Amino acid sequence: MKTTFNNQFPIVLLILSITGSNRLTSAARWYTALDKRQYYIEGSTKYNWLQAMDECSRLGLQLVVIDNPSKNEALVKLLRSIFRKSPDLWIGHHDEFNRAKNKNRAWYAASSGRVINFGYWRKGEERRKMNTVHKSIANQMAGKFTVVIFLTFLFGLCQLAAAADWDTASDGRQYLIETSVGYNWLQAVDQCSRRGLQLVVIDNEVKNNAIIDLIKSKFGSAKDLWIGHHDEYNTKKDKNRPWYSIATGQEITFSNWYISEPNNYKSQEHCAEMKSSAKFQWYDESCTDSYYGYICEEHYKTTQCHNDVQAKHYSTNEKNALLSSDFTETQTNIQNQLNQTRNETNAALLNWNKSSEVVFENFKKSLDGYLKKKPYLQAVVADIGDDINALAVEAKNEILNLNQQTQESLANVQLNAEQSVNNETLAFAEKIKIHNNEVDSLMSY
Ligand SMILES: [Ca+2]
Repeated sequence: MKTTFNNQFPIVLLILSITGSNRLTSAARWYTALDKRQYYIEGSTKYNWLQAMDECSRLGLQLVVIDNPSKNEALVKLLRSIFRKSPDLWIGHHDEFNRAKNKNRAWYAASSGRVINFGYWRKGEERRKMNTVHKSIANQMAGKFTVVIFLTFLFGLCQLAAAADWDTASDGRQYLIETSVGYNWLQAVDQCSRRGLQLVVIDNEVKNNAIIDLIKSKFGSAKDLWIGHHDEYNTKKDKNRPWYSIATGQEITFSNWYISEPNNYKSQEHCAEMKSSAKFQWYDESCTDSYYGYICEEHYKTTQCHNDVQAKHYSTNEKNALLSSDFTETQTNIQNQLNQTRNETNAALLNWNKSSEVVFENFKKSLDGYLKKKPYLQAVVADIGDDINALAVEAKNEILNLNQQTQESLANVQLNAEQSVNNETLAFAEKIKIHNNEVDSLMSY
């Protein structure tokens, strides 16, 4: 499958909560910036960063990534035109929970896991002039802020990671498993995103068992592994608190927690891992301070894409099979009709032959009878009788000859017609076959 990711999607801005003065009256609204990109703005609720991420994902959008000056400038101008006083805004950048205070530390796009080279930091602090708060991100992320979310459409994503080191599990799905314990949760998310994949989301028992079997068969007792579940920085120690998919933002209803988990120790455990020593049951852990391996899987949109393509492939094949069988049936019908016509024509000509002979014989008998009854014609008969007979025989032969010619001519016409129909149908059958092969090669990957 070719990579068909299109990075020309319109960008969207969502204002989720705006305190103080603003001119927005409705909850959601679309805006177009000077660079023609579109943003979706909504004002209602305060979100922390992960909640904002999830809200975008649920809408099929993403937190905006500002990776060049012109995009930044257009956004700043747009916001100034909308708000009298700019609210605090989340954007889709993070530093992978980097603890260093190095102002030059790398920042990453939440959508792709790739380093963002553009920056627009306020002097003295790692804050954007756009009031984006991600100083000391590990703490700030958990806080509730007045948030503006910039979103980018993700529609149309259909790509397969190139040459990923896949392992196939018993559920037929493929997984990429990294067992070296060098990654906090956001780093694990980025590692998958950079490959066009997602941190695995385990939402049913079959999948859970298939993954555990795969890990056991490949690594024996592997290291602990991050999975793509988080609780949106929920500080409650409620074991039944909801958990969400990093890929879709949707709540995950299946779980396989270890008996004492998810305990949210010190209210600091917001990310889920498969614990090797607990038979791969899940623990909630600190997203920032714990370092594990991870499991990636195909991005859910890629899976959707593949399923769509596969379904279309099957239905196209079904239609083609129907067409082929209809065509074969039609061809048989045509052949039968041609045969029938030929048989009927032959029979008709044969009958005509016979009746011609009968008519002639009758005529001859009648003539003979008539002549015998008229003795005074005997001399005439003796004189021209042979000539009449010869003429009659000639006429008869002429009729039979014409009959024969007609039969041959009709037979030729029919033969030509049959050959022509056969050639056309064979050519058509060949075309169907070629189209089927083309469809197969287009749809296979
Ligand atoms: Ca825990």
